[in-house]
Amino acid sequence: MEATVWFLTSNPGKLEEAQLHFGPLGYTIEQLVVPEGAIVEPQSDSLQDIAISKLEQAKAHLPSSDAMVMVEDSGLFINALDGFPGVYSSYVHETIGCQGLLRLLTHLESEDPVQHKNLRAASYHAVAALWDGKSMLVGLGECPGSLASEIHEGHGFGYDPVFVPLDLDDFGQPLPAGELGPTSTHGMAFGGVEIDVKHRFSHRRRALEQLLEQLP
Ligand code: ITT
Repeated sequence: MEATVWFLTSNPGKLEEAQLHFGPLGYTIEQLVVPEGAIVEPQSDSLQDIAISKLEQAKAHLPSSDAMVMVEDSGLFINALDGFPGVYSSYVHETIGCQGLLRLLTHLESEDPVQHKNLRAASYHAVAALWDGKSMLVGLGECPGSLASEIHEGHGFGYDPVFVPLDLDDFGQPLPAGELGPTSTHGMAFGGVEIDVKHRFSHRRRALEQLLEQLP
């Protein structure tokens, strides 16, 4: 029998990616829908604190007391902006969007000619927290990359049109900026590649993997 994981999220893109990961492992992902205003997101600069607080609140809305529930909080952290928008990623996306973010970075070249480092470096971070009916498990994931100079649309959601991941080596680990690897989007942002390609690099997949490793 398939186990159901109730996922508290309003984001259909996150649901689809979670299903892609959990499906082959015998889990079904269902969206946990709660009354408006039922979950209060705390003010915090830690994705983990936010995810754990939301998970604790979500438990009150489960269909049964032993059901599994998950929350996953993520954000885009831009090195040159000291990690901004980070925990404010949703707000920034809703207000200035991808185009506005690129405008904030127009002064940054893609490479510093002296230090040879990518001045547009950024990373996606994800924290997944799961209540398995008895205890809470937490998984962290990171996807390093950089901000594209233009919008690549067609796939994904959120900041995917402007986020280009670093290439991966033979073991699926990110390579230093500028190094070419066997797994690559060839400079394309996630918005320009299929969901299963994004999945190979994804912060979300890494967080879910770490979380599932802890399931008894
Ligand atoms: P929840 O209901 O699950 O909170 P959300 O979309 O508000 O959905 P987050 O707060 O975790 O989710 O995400 C912060 C922002 O970062 C939001 O604008 C997302 O679209 C964006 N984001 C998170 N993961 C992303 C990904 O894999 N690709 C593109 N954008 C992503």
